[in-house]
Amino acid sequence: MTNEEIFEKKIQDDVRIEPKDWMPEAYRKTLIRQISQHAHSEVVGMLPEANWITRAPTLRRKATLLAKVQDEAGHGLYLYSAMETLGMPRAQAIDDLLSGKAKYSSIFNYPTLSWADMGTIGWLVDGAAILNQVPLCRTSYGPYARAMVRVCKEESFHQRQGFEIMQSLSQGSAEQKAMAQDAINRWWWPTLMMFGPRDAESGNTELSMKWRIKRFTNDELRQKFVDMMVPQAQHLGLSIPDPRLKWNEEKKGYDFGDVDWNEFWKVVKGQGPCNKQRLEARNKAHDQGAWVREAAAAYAEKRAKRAQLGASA
Ligand code: BYC
Repeated sequence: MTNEEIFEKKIQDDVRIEPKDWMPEAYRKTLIRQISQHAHSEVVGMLPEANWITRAPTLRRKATLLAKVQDEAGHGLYLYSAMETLGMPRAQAIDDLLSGKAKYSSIFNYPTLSWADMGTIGWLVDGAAILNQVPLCRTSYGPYARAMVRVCKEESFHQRQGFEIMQSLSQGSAEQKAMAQDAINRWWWPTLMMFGPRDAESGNTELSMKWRIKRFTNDELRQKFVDMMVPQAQHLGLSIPDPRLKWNEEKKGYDFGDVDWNEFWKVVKGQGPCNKQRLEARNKAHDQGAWVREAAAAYAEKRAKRAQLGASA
């Protein structure tokens, strides 16, 4: 069998592809593309929430939010490590993020204006992330799939913390309920955009489905998300800002309105409400953290030298 035939058979038999296995160059490239944008999303995703750590309403909320934001940093690290097994150095990927060349999820280019945004991000945004990422635990590339198992466990905790915030607000004063509704009104449509463009406009889906990197298309996941969230919003007594939302008995799912794809592409191309601010914040953190990276590298070098001396003594 040729390398290509062995690879295709593994994909068909659901045998994981591992770093040292032969793989088509396009498979390697599309994985680097997806994993790096995913890792950057986790890291940039810390910014909108970090904005509220100092303003969380209670100590318990503050501790939980802090833990959640730290988890996102961890997710970025697992993912950068998975990406490195494909031959893409982390430093290069980070340079591409900092220069604005690399993509990260559109959702993190929207501002977090109230405490209810923390609930909505946890509930809606992490809910979307889970739907997208649970199938990635079965993605064909081993290191990515294994990273996703841990990420998904943590994401489900994140979603519950968000839902709990929404529950408290929706059962609170009229002002709190209005704050929760306002947050849903602002986050609903950007969350639907997280699943990517419509299948007809998604250039990467066909090959990614063939190679079992993706297990569902963008539109399939978007539909699942709407079907999952409508009953949860009803439970909260909050409404979804879509006048065209309607149960369709035939397809056993909801029909829903059109996403504003012009807005989506504008945000993806760098012209969203907070793109500039996010990149500036990442660049500042990177520059201010240079001494930590230098110190860690110097310490690692010292330890390696000591170990070498010990071995030759
Ligand atoms: N934002 O051909 P398509 C999280 C790009 S982390 C920006 O459909 P694909 C969380 C796409 O990259 C959220 N760009 O692509 C973290 C492509 O451009 P390139 C991130 C987007 O890869 C912290 C082009 O548009 N999750 O939830 O087949 C706290 C055409 O798209 C977006 C992941 O990354 C977007 N929304 O499908 C809380 C999951 N959508 O690369 C929460 C893993 C599309 O050709 N990624 N683009 O230049 C995926 O599952 C897939 O990459 C996507 C896109 C479904 C996102």
